[in-house]
Amino acid sequence: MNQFRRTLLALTAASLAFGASLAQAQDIKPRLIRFGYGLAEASNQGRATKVLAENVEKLSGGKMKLRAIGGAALGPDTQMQQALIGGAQEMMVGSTATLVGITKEMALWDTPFLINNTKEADALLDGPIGDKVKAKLEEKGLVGLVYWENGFRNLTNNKKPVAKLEDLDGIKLRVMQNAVYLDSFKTLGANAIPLPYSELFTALETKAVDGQENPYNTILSAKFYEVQKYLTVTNHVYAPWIVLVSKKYWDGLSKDERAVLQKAAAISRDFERKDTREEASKALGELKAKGMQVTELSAAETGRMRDKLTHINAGIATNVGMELWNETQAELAKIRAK
Ligand code: TK8
Repeated sequence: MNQFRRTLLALTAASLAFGASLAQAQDIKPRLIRFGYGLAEASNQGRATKVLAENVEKLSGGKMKLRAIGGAALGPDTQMQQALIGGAQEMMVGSTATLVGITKEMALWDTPFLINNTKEADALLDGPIGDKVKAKLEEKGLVGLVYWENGFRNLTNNKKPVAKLEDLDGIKLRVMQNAVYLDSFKTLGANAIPLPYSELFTALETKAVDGQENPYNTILSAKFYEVQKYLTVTNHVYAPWIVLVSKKYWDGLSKDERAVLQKAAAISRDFERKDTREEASKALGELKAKGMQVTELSAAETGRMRDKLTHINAGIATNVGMELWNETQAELAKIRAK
């Protein structure tokens, strides 16, 4: 045997042994993971959760099971976050916007008109900036796995068509429990009222509030069209969801178990974004068919809205830190130049 063949054989044997030891060494215990989310099972959030559950089970050889609990049955986002921090619940998916009270850097994703399209969203969230913000969660007792797409938010209400800024005057508008959203809509002239998502449908139905803002997907899956007549296409912000694990729970997992969760989360992210975008591309037509009256903002009005909201950027920059703010702008410029 020549030297070459001997080396080749040795390499093959080594890699076979490595592969076998990987399969055997899978340090995975039977585990039951309670995974909470806010939307209905029949929603983009529910569908992606199912994909996540299937992959956790598959990748762990059936040992790890994810029990999905939707419809905010485990409480609104903020309550689940506390349960994760305390170790009473293992995982969840929810809005980054409701995390700002825990990790101030999350407010970056609340910046109006920061992200213009899904290409920018994916590159920014999956790149160094998204990682940096996600990493900040750990010191607070949470582990962020991946960002899912909630999407570009649009405005609905039951009072009147909103075609210009002034039309927002006097509209009682539910916003997420988040200072940037509160300031943004106050700045725009609405009577902004923070409420958890789990109370939103009833608040609209009982007319405790006149309107709300969410992506088309949610307006459709949550049946907001049943209690909201007017939709204005504002696309005022791109909102992510984030898949979270309790840090207490994470610290007790083996390397292999963590790898299962990480891999399954990445698969669910790719599925979720594709599914959400497909649904969003058809949703406006469906909402019209359900009877919603849709108003497209003129370019001039969008410009006025942008200008007004720019004033709150300085506050966001101070809160998330000037360094992170500047890095984000530089990263976006890089992404846009590609
Ligand atoms: C679901 C919420 C929802 C968000 C909101 O728990 O609260 O309006 O858009 O997706 O996180």
